[in-house]
Amino acid sequence: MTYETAKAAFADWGVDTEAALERMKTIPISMHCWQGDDVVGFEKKTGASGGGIQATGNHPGRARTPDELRADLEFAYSMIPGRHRLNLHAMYLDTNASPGRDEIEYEHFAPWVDWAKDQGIGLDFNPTFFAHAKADDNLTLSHPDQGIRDFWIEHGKRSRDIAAQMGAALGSPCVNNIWVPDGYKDTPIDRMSARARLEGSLDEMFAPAQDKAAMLDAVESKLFGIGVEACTVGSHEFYMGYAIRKEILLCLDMGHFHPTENIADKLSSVALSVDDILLHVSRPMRWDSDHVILLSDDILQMAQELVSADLLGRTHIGLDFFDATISRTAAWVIGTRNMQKALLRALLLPLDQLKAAENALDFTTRLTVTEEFKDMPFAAVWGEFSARENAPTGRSLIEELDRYQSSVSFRD
Ligand code: RNT
Ligand code: ZN
Repeated sequence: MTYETAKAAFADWGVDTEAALERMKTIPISMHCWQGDDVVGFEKKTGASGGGIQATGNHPGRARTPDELRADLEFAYSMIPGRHRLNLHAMYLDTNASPGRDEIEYEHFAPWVDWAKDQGIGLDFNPTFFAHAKADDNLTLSHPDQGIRDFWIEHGKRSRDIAAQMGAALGSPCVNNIWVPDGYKDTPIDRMSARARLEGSLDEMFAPAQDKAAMLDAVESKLFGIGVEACTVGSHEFYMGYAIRKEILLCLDMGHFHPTENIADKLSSVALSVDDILLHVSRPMRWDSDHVILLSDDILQMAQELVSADLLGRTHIGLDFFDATISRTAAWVIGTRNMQKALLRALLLPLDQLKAAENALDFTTRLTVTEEFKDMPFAAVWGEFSARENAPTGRSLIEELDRYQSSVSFRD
């Protein structure tokens, strides 16, 4: 079907495809650097990622250097319509120096900023509280040892400074997201002290004021992780309360709740109490497995809530998945495009009619319309968006992905 035919079909329902296409151009997705190298990073050390984060698989082509990672990202961005962001972790520094986590500085990340300027993209940032000897107990900011807490507080403070400088340099606020692996394998006896220590460490980390135009603080909760099955110190309730009190962003990772919970349902509730939300869009399979996101009901519902509740303006959409069994660049491209496809579908719904039906308790019409809409020609509108943004679709996309993968599969 041509775009013009699709446009007319949507117009028949009162839906303006041109408005949806314009909107799509303004929604950046923050692509996570860690899909490109299996969460390894560029610190001068080896070892597993730890903290319950583990990419599985050994597909050839893992980026081994910042230059390789940037080349992979440039390719991935060229396959994705629109202009996006890069979400960097502190362990991805680009320097010949070997600073400790408590010694990192902006200059260690300056090449990333220069590159981001060149690409015309924004950066987001994360301190790395895992894959480190001082995180081996799965306790960092809540560790009973003051020295270990201080080490991580320093890391967090420096990350905030670096994020602020990145945001200032790029003229776009850099979201600095805090996730710590802290928890207990078996049932703890003193949850309160652990949580009070985490709170105290966060208070210290957040004490220096930062310019919100340059950086935004976010905190990410989790239900459990491998090795911390019994208790996660930074639980949802912990961070929800903390984010509200501190007026910072709450990060909702779709893999960090019970599998039967609907994360899309949480957005409107959270949005009544916090200004901005950070999303880690992910696909948990039986647990927080971080599979590449599909155009699945979960993602469609998430996008629908963002549009229906008018939250796009204060939601920062980040991705969080990592799969090493398939082409890493293809994983980025597929996942990011799926998030965009979901947003486009949401923007093409006759929301006013649906809301009016719901308000009138006409749930029959609401159901008829949502189900009839599943047959609408979304693909033609997506194709038009991609064509206007010079991104391939269908068979030519597959050819490009294969071609690039072949060019990097020599990497060991
Ligand atoms: C871990 C969290 C966290 C990480 C990244 C690498 O469970 O989801 O967001 O995935 O910081
Ligand atoms: Zn996450």
